[in-house]
Amino acid sequence: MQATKTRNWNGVIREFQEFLPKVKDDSVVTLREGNTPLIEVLTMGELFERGLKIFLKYEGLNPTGSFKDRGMTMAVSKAKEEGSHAVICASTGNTSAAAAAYAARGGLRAYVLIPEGKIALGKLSQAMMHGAKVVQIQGNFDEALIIVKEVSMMYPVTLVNSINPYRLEGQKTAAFEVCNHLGFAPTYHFLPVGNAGNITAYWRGYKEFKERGVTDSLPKMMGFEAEGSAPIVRGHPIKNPETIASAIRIGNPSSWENAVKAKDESGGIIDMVSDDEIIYAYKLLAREGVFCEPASAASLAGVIKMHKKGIFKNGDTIVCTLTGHGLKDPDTAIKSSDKPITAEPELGKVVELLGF
Ligand code: AN7
Repeated sequence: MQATKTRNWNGVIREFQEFLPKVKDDSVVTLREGNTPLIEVLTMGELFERGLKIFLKYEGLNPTGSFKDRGMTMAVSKAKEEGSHAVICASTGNTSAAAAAYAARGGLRAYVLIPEGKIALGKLSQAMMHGAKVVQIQGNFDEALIIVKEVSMMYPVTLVNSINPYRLEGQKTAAFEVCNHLGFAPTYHFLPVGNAGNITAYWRGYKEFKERGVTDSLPKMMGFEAEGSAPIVRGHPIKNPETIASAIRIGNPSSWENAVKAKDESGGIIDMVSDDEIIYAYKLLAREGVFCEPASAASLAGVIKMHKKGIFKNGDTIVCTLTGHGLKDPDTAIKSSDKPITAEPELGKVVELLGF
């Protein structure tokens, strides 16, 4: 058999260049992020008995295991183009992993501030392995963000949190892919909300595709915060946010107003789900063969909550973004599952334990 040379996806900057700010080709820093699969939900029949079509946009399959790669390729490429030698961010984990990887790829230094003891192990290992300078703050994400903003104003280092406008430009490409894979815009788009950058970016992407005549409708944007970290739902910043979904343990989101705009303009909602509802959806997805991190499951938890309220109609197309890979947070996975059984290497014993 002869090897067939197939097309190698070029990453979001090159694939969607007509929709993105220009980047000089030799400044593009890419790990060929994007082109993640849209996976149809098959086995949740007893939950969704009507003719709903539910799709999972599995962003965990990006190079560093989260949707952050789409924005980070833009932000780091632009930083490089502008002659910057270093990037800095505050993070609940995934932004720091992506910043560290893309900075390494582009030959820039990365500095990351994370809340001590509150980021999932996989994410911490990524920032460390890619050679970022990691500072653990004895405080939360919101406090870390205030500090990195100050540092980026005082020193020659580019801020790559989502207040960097290039981040959301890159992230909107996920909405393009959803439309391209479906052939149309979905009826609803569900996603977890932390800093509210992603819901803002998706809405921008959907609107741009419609304005350019690529699609002829817009989805309702359905954002879900975690109950213990739900500043937008409650209408005020949360001083000490808490949730098992550490990625969205955020009390004062940067893109607050834009998220509210996305909700209002699209006729959607911003609501919240409890940690129990998040873990329920997290396990349900795993039983479908799709492993995401807890925060990501807030999107499906939102679908379940809305389905109970009876908002969906037969034939609706629902897309849930699964923002990060399950391997990011092995601790929560292991805590949420039955313990493995230990056995001596003996056929009889093993057969008995397996229950045959
Ligand atoms: C898996 O990494 O804010 O509402 O510092 O990692 O756009 O903030 C992560 C956020 C959802 C929320 N799912 O997205 C960070 C960070 C996962 C995440 C969100 C995050 P936004």
